[in-house]
Amino acid sequence: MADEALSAGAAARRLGVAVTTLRTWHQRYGLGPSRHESGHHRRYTADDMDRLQVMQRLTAQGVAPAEAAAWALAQPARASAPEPQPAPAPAPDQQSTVRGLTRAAMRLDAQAMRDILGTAIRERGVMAAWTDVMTPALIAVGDRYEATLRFVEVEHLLSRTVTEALAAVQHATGSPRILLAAADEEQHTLPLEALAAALAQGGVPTRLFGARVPSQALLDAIARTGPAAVVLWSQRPATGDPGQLARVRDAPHPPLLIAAAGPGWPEGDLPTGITRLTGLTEAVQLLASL
Ligand code: B12
Repeated sequence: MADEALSAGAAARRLGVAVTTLRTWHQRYGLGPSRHESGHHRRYTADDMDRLQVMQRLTAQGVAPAEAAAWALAQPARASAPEPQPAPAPAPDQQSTVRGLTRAAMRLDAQAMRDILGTAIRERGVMAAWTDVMTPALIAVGDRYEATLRFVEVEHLLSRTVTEALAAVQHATGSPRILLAAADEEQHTLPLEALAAALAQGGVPTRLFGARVPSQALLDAIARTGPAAVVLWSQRPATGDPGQLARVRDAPHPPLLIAAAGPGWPEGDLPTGITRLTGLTEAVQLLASL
C-alpha cells in the first residue's frame, strides 16, 4: 500500500479495531492520519498504519496506551528507513505473562488469573511478581477503564484475584511491629498487600488494616499495639491529607518510623518527621531493617 491512503473507517477495518479507538489514539496520543487531500478528511498513510500496528500490538499485550504510543511514534518512517526495526518490548517471558494475565482478566477468567499469579509468585517471589507482572496488568486495565469508562468488572475481578494471591503467601510468625493502613476513605490497598506479602516472605510479620482507615481508628490502633513503624497508603490526591500523618507523629507514643506511601500524597514537603516511600523494594528494605 505504498501510495494508498486510507480513510479512518478503512484503517479501522484493516486493523480490526473500532473507529472510535482510532479517534482516541489520535486525540490522546497524536497517532493520527497525516495525508491531507483538499476537500477530504485526512487519510492514514503507510507510515501511519505502521505506527497504528505497533500501537495495536503493544496495547493487546497489556502495555499501557501512553507507553505503547511512545513506542509507536518512535517508529522510523518507511522512506528514511526502508526496513523499520520492530519496537523493542519487555523481556519475552515477562511480556507473555503480563499479556496472559491481562487477557484472562478481560475474559473474566478467574481460574486462569489465579494460575498465572500463583506461578509468578512461586517462580519470581512476591516483589518481582508485583513489579513485573501485577503492576503492568493493573495499569493496563486502569488505562482501559480511563479510555473507555468500561471494564469496571474486569478491574474488580483482577483486584480480587491479586488480593487472594498475595494473601496466600504464608504469614510470618512473631509479634508484628509494623502497621500498614490505607488513608481515610482510600479504597486502593493492593500495593500495601504486596508490601505485607513481600515482608512475610522475608520473615517479617505485619498488621495489615486494609482500606479506609479513619484517622481516629488509626490512632487507637497505634495506642493499642505500639508499632515501631506505620505505613499509610494514599493512591489518590483526594485521600492524601498530610494532616493524618501529622496526627500520628503527634500521638503520645509515636512510632519510630512514620511513612507516607503512594501517589496520592502531595508532591512537595510532607510534615516534618515523615518519611516518603516511593517503591516496594525500598519499602521492604527499610522496614525489614527496623
Ligand atoms: C485496582 C484499582 C481499583 C480497585 C482497588 C482494589 C484494591 N483492593 O486496591 C477499586 C475497584 C476498588 C478501585 C476504586 C476506585 N478507583 Co481505582 N484503580 C485501580 C487500578 C487499576 C490499580 C490500583 C493499584 O493497585 N495501583 C498500584 C500500582 C499498579 O500503580 P501506582 O500506584 O501508580 O504505582 C506507582 C507507585 O505507587 C509505586 N508503587 C507501586 N507499588 C508500590 C508499593 C509500595 C509499598 C510503594 C511504597 C510504592 C509502590 O510504583 C509505581 C510507579 O511509580 C488503578 C490504575 C493505576 N494506574 O494504578 C485505578 C486508579 C488508581 N483508580 C482510579 C479511580 C478514579 C478510582 C475510583 C475513584 C473510581 C470510582 N469512580 O469509583 C475508586 C476509588 C474510590 C476510593 N474512595 O478510593 C484512578 C485514580 C485517578 C487519580 N489519580 O485520582 C486510577 C489511576 C484509574 C484511572 N486511570 O483512572 N480502583
